[in-house]
Amino acid sequence: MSKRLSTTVLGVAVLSLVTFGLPATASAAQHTKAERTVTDVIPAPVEAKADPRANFRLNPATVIRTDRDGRQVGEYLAGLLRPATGYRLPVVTGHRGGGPAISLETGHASDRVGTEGYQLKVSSSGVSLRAKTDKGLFSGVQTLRQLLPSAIEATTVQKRSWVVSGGTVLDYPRFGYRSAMLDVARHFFTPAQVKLYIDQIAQYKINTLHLHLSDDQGWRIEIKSWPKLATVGGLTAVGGGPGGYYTQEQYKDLVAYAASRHITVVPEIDMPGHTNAAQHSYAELNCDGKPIPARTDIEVGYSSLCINKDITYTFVDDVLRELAALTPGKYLNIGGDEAHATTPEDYQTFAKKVQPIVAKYGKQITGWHDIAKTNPPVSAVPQFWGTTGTDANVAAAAARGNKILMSPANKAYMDMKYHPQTPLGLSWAGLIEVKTGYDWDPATYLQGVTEQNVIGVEAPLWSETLVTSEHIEFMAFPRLPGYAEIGWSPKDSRTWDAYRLRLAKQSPRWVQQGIDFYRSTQVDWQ
Ligand code: IFG
Repeated sequence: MSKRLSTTVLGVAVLSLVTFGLPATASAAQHTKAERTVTDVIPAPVEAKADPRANFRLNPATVIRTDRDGRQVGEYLAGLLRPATGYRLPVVTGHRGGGPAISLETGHASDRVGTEGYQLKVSSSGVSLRAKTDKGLFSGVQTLRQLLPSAIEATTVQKRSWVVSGGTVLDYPRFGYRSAMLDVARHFFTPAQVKLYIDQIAQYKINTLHLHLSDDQGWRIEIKSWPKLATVGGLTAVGGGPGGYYTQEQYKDLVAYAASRHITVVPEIDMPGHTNAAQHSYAELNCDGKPIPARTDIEVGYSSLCINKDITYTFVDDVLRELAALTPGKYLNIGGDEAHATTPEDYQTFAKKVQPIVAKYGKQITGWHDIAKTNPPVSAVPQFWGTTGTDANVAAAAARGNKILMSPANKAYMDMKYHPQTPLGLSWAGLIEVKTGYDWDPATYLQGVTEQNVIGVEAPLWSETLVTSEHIEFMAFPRLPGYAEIGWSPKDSRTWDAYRLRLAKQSPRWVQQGIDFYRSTQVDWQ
């Protein structure tokens, strides 16, 4: 070893001894018990083998080595690890080098991992993460994160050892569409609050965020051709609060932030019902052209666009055109639920006129499963939100080839109370304790809708009763990780008895992240 290099190595060893009082040798790591192992991860991986002899100790000399495609994920990983460790963790791209490393590579992974999966190997000499795409690397980073002590989630330097639990993982998702919905219409949540929620759901490999942008009580996205939708429709909220809206610049920034966490945003403009905010903003959208008052109560089903007026379709075309231009993802959600103020014939008329507009702007339709009765294009994705195991229209759509997004309200609606005394939430679909939210399967819930008819699962969070980020967190945690596991993990590896033990081990991470989760008595929290 050249003099300069040996001095450097010695320097690093001394540095780590002096600075962190830690033995810099790798061998010490092998005998340090890890707080977690690969079999504790949520969502449960397809294959995971722990090897306690192969623990890897992060140290001040550790580098993050990536190939070109892995650079962004490398920087993201560094951003996760630097605050609590205080280590430099430089991200080096391209040249191979010596020294302990976390390496992220695309292109050399088993075909089994597909576009979202990865292979992770933790040994005493370093960490190797391989995937076919950067999305797969991002998934692997979320697993790697859970192999470190929960203190890694702290935002200030923690003086301690950082042992990555040894072992190997080969992993990939069961469903490609794993989604959380946030209702920003009943109550408005700022871009910062949405970004916080994006970071919270990304750690469980959720890859889609459905934003419910319009409803009776508020319109939340700037539409330049109809400015009062935001400037008037955005002023209100349930309970009469201040409301708010995203300018198109802010919305683009949200979409980009989500994309940096490999999450696709699906925007929803709910139609033809749930439209009072729009019709309060523009009287010409009402059949009689007369203004209607803003609504800040939580009744549903009383509003409808005026189906037989031409201006309605000019409105829809303008809104969907501008929204499509803001949406890199392939779906626009056109709602369709609870159109009780629209006659069945008018509902069909509206569907026939509006669904082609989505296609005109190069997007595919998703919407509440009520759209199944309109015989939508086979590329449309009805989202099931019922509470019974049968729905003839949805089964017929599945038989026609439509993929179904599963979010049964009595299993997946995170705005349902945990128990009768839960201070937040509603209870019309039933109470959803943690086990109820976990112990079901999207491929067997509905008659006539089986594995190949299901595109994935979504956990909606309606905000009639939610105002702050703490409210979001209390209702989403601890249930959200369960929906993430339902969407990702093999069906036969999912049992409540095993899951509840893994879920308990997540709680120290949430404490470090400042997530005020509901301490269900069904789980022995750590
Ligand atoms: N149903 C309504 C939502 C919301 C919800 C609250 C759907 C598709 C009840 N529609 O769920 O707007 O009010 O749990």
